[in-house]
Amino acid sequence: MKLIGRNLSPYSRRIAIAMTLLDVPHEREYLSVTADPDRGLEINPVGRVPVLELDDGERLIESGVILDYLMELVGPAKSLVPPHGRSRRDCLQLMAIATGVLDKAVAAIYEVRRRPAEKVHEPWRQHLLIQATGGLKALEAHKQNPWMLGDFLTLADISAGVTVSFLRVMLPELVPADAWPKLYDLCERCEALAAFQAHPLETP
Ligand SMILES: N[C@@H](CCC(=O)N[C@@H](CS)C(=O)NCC(=O)O)C(=O)O
Repeated sequence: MKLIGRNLSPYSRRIAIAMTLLDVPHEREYLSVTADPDRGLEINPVGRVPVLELDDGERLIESGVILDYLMELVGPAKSLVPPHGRSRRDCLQLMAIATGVLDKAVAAIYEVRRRPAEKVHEPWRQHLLIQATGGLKALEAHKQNPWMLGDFLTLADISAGVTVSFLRVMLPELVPADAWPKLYDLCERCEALAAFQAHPLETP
């Protein structure tokens, strides 16, 4: 199995971390689709990472779909998503909020980095930041005891952890430490885990 995408991509990083936690052996192709858009389009119809290439050549796209495949692969006893009920829904919702924050933050970053300065539309960028902040507020408000779903680490913690680490490097204006104390604490506890340290966030 091969995971394609580099660790600057938080969507890719959360998969690499989950695969390490679950002991799923895999190779890695540290692709930047910015540097090599043709390779991106070769492996994914919409040219994005992450992509998980299975041993028979089948390719899965979308980090949520890839994680769903991995949870099915390892089975319910090892899954990083609770099996049913409110805790499962909470886990999936928290994951959706974390990736929603990323979607908005990445769009705000692209607004500045991918456009000539005179074409950046500041009101739109501000709207994206407001949306990302809304998601951060929801994540910050969620209880942690010690993890978001209680005693055990789930994909909700991993997704929130990689999101905050990414923002601290790429969009620090959005995440001053004093504004998000619980998320900073969660992020630091996540980054202290061996599986996170095995896949450190790249700097651009
Ligand atoms: N919803 C997708 C988002 C993936 C995504 O946006 N990846 C970024 C890298 S962080 C990318 O490939 N961007 C290139 C582009 O959109 O052109 C997922 O969860 O996998």
